[in-house]
Amino acid sequence: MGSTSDWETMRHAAETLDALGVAHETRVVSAHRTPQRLYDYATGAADRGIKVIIAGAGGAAHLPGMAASMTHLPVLGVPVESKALKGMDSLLSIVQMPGGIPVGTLAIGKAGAINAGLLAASILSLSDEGLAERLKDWRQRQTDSVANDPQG
Ligand code: RP5
Repeated sequence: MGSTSDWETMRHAAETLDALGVAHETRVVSAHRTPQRLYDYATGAADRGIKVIIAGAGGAAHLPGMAASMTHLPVLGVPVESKALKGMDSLLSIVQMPGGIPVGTLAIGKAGAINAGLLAASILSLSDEGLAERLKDWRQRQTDSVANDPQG
């Protein structure tokens, strides 16, 4: 994520991965404040065994796109809600990538962070049967938890 201030949103991605038993790491990597850290992280990720990158940032959210420009790994972008523009700036910064450098862009804020975790797990489940089962169980529990009647 681009800042420690993004953690309140991005922790939902981490918690989703925890719930599914997916190993992950969390890092603050700012496209603007720590460009060398971004370069080192993105160019070294594949060699370190990273399979999917979830990049969350707000405002002029260049982190996901710049990360995607430096790795062939799938990059999922989470637009963090900004104070000034409610995350519309983040969303448009992340989603409007030029053809050739894809970022899988999720919804603004908490829902996007949760779904980034789920989508990362879904990608990883293509080559991990145990994870595929855990993901199916997670989805079934969610389905079972939806009430028929809003009044109980
Ligand atoms: C972006 O600027 C970060 O991703 C964050 O969402 C936003 C504000 O960062 P802070 O000023 O809170 O560090 O780079």
